[in-house]
Amino acid sequence: MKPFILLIFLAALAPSARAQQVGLITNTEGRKTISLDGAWQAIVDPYESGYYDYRYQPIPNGYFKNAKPKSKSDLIEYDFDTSASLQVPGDWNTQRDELLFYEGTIWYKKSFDYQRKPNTRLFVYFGAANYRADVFLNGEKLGQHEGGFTPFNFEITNLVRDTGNFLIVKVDNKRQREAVPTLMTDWWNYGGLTREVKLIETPTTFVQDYFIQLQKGSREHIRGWVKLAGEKLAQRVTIHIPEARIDKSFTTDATGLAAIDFNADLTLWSPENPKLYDVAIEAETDQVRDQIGFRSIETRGTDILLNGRPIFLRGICIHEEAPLRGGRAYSREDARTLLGWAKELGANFVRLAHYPHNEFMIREADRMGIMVWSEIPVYWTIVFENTATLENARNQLSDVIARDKNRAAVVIWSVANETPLSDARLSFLRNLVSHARSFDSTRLMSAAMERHYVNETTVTIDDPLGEYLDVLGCNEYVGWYDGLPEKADGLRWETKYQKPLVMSEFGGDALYGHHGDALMRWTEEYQESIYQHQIGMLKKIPFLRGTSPWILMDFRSPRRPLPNIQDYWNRKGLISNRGERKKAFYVLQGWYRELQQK
Ligand code: GCB
Repeated sequence: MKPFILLIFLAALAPSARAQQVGLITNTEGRKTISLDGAWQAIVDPYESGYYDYRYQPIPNGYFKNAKPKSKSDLIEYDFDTSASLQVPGDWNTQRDELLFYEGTIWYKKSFDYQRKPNTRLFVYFGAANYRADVFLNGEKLGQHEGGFTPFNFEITNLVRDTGNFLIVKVDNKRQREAVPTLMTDWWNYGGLTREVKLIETPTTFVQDYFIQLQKGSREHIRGWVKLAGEKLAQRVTIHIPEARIDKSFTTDATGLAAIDFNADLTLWSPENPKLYDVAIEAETDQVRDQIGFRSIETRGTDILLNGRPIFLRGICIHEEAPLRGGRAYSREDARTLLGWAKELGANFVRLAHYPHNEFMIREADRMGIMVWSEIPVYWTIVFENTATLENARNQLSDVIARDKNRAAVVIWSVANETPLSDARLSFLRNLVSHARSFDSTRLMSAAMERHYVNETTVTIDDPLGEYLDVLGCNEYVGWYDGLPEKADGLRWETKYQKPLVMSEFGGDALYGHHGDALMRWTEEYQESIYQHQIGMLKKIPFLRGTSPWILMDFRSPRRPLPNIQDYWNRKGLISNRGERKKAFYVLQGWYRELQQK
């Protein structure tokens, strides 16, 4: 590229490049924020005519300009202010009947006033937008974000005005072959501004991020880092943990980074005692508060050790489907209900499938003492050969780790679900595993793999990915997609690896209130029988150290049309979408109680 062309190219990129300069601001709970939740004006734009002209070329004066007719003869074919609104946070699909199956673009607009203050920076933060978001403030592009389940922020310090700001977001949830996830999934493609949107105010130089956790393998040594963003990057930073009588100071270097390293006498976090400490990170120009738990998580042979002691993960899978009302879950109340049901089941562990859930889930799991398996939507048939797909998956993984790395509850990062074996897939997933380890060496790495039969009664786990994981995850559907429930009785499991196994899925569908005998599909009795036979089989697997059956609650899926049974819901929930417990719920609860007594 010739230098002057490069310059023009860079200039064109300037707004978003500038906006991207500051990475993700983590711990938005511990800072001053202003909520932009509530009603946003929305324009449904299936042909993206607010962005492209009739030759499919981007238009300079798209809907993001929020134009108004200046004279009575002016032609403007859209108007945010007279368009109906949508609630944020919230998926659009469950807010209007005609949007239930909608996949395409919707433009959102929110107006706000803001009293600018000296020596203060302002950012707009999105908890998530599914799937692709183009963000504009006062007609200027701030940037684009791809990936439906991770947070992002843009700086607006120099663009914001005292009055009449308009923030416009074009959200597009069209599925794409190369995307993450790809075209085929078994969950609803809920589109929109599905999580909170807020303004974050910071001083000119501020604490952007930090990692304060026990060093791998240690129960008293805290190791991590603090990172400042801004102009005065070299500062003295103090970590206060009053209850543990910790007051440690460090100096950030010219890039704003300080390594932290100290011993502490701590009460460790566990499901029985989910102890969280008040932690303050104080720089000269800023301070942030958090609540952090400390625990160690490791493996030894086929054991998983929490704080040095072997533990069995009594788990359940959860989709981010809102309890009782349906649609995407987004609130603290949703999190409390879902995790409360998991506790009632006797769980000490949840697998948050199949993408990063909202931050309330992780924060509440931290408070309630529930260990978390967190994953990214590298699901089924991702295009493993595509470098942009890998880049996208890496970004989603970095962002969820950035957001949740200080939460004791998170014990496992998982990089994939049921991906078909190939060389390209192995190198893609290995790349993700080492990427995650380079950010966070303290947690266990896993993936939900498939298994295969070596003969009629022996199932083996020998996926080459297993070599790179700490914990083997395995999905199986004996009794549902794979034979009848009784088949489980004669099965023997073996593995190539001396590592713990979490049976990351098993189960079957039942419509709540639908009864029959134990061989009648879709009945509560059939599902109950799957669980009975499965538990018998699971008890005999010597290297099994956890289970997360599929799934806590029924969830919407376009792949499940059977009338009067599914009606576009996957019915494998132990609890119906209306909150009713099915018979299998009590079978699993019985086993988990038994395990708890051991
Ligand atoms: C699976 C997938 C999960 C599906 C489930 C099912 O193996 O991992 O996403 O929803 O099976 O119900 O078929």
